[in-house]
Amino acid sequence: MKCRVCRGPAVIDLRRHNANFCPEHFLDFTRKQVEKAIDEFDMFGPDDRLLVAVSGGKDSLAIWDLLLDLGYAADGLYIGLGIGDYSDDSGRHTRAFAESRQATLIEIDLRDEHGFDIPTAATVTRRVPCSSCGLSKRHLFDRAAVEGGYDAVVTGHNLDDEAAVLYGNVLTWQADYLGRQRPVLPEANGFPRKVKPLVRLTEREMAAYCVIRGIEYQIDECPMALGNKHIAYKEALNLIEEQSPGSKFTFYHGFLARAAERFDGASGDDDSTPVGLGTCERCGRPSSNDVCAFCALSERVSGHDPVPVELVRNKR
Ligand code: Q46
Ligand code: ZN
Ligand code: ZN
Repeated sequence: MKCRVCRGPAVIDLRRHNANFCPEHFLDFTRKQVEKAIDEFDMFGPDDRLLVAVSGGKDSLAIWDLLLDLGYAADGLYIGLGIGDYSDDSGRHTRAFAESRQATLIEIDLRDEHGFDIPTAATVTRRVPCSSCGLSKRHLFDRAAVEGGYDAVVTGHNLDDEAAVLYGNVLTWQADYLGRQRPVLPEANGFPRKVKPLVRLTEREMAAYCVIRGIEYQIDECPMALGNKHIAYKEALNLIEEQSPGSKFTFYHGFLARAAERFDGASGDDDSTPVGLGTCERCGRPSSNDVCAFCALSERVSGHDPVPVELVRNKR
């Protein structure tokens, strides 16, 4: 197996590109794909200040690394979710990376700063953990970006993630979600711009990137993700990709090019709260109620004793 560029020994084969690469040229390929996505979707400019939502997993550490290498001013934000050993390890990987790159890392610990963690929130609300987790992350990332004067929040969603979400939304024809499934969500109504520069790269490519760059990351899945439908959608798409390399890319990017605009205006998510609906009386963030969903959650669950992660898993 030889590198397409230098004919040296290749370490990865990319069937959808009909190409093999050596480590050096694979890194070049990855950077070019990120630059292409930034450019194609007009994500941000060279002088923008970026806040990377870092989880300690391969994708968010890789995009942070790539943006720093490409010369962007990119700080990281890590939220301690209190999901047992999983969160402890994720935090360690994130701190080690930030230190190795001498990058600025902002940390928010849910329990220290807001009096609750995700296993406890899931138990008290009797809802799946990802519901309070997603709500908390969105709120805290938005708030930190706006208060810190950042131009955009960067997330590490890759092609597999976006194709799986699209697959799920198409299966159930969720017009409102389809209307929001873009690699760029513009700044609006007190919410920061959100961008996904990894939409041209797969999960496997990001894992290879981290290995080649020597980035240590959280390998385990979140223990609360069990039963998450997106994992099944990813597996289904992987079967199709195996038979027909490039299908995932065509599915997602074909949607963006040919179908996404048909769902414009169908969105009703909280990020598109209509102008003039007011602000949360606790935190001052945009909200259609007197108290925003995050402050309401935190009020409801913060007085409870911490629930260990194992108890939440056993109940599912
Ligand atoms: S961290 Fe949180 Fe994910 Fe774990 S509880 Fe669900 S949403 S699965 S990205
Ligand atoms: Zn090469
Ligand atoms: Zn609030």
